[in-house]
Amino acid sequence: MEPQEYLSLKKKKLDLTLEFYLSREDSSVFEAMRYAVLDGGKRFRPLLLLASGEHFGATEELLMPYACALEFIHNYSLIHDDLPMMDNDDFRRGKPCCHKKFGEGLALLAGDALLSYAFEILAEAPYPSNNYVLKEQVIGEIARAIGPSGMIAGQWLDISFLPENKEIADYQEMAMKKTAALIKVAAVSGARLARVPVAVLEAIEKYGTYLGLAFQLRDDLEDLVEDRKSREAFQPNLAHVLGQEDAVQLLEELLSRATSSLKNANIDSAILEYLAEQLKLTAGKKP
Ligand code: GRG
Repeated sequence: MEPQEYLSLKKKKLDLTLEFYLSREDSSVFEAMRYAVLDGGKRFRPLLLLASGEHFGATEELLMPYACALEFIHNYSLIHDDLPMMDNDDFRRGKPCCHKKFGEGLALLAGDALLSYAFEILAEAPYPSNNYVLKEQVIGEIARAIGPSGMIAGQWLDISFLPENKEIADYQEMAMKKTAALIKVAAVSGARLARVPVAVLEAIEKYGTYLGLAFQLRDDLEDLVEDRKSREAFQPNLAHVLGQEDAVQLLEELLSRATSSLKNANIDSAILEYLAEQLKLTAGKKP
């Protein structure tokens, strides 16, 4: 199956499963969760988990709850990031942000609820070949990626950021923690659930890391090229600091490292390569 066909089929299944999980109750909190998650979103992280896991032989049935949990976590981070005390945005995915629609209190709770619901789903997810230890490792790794040494630390670096004191390495650390950690853990969780050998896991870790860093840089470049942020909201990012030409070159370099990490370990996955390809600026909109 062609990568595009595979990804659009999986996206449909993901959207249906996310909707199923979010239809458990008809409460205000679930309504706000549904508003934030459904009808939008590229589903990059869960698609990556599915593509990585299925490439190495794990079944969709095993992987799907893990994939949905990651999408819920991602959406929690977006709801909270949009709040006035964080990035203070009014629109996301072409519609008013969750707090603009439901108020800050309910939006905050919908974010919290998506995070805890993700771990409920993970706790109830199937075991890979009845391997309890492996499941614990996967869940622990996800928690670490998004916790106080991962995404939360990255978000704090972001909101406490004083550009005048920052070196390029600081921007990279922020990108690694805020964005790449979750993308990396998506690729790694899929492979882990498929019980790949250590050398393969290391290669997927590298692929996921470069892909995640590229994802953030691509977003930074879009800010720069499209001049997306208003003057008041402007905050320099790595692409601004490097300049457009060098940033584009770094993006190419990161993506080429991502695909070389696969090739060097003899991982021949057209879909994982396609996901990297889609982050190139020349590929148009992000996958
Ligand atoms: C508030 C705890 C907390 C964390 C926030 C991820 C994040 C950390 C903030 C989101 C803001 C942002 C622009 C982050 C960079 C990563 C990024 C480009 C997120 C948007 O992800 P996409 O493009 O969005 O996958 P869709 O809408 O497709 O899901």
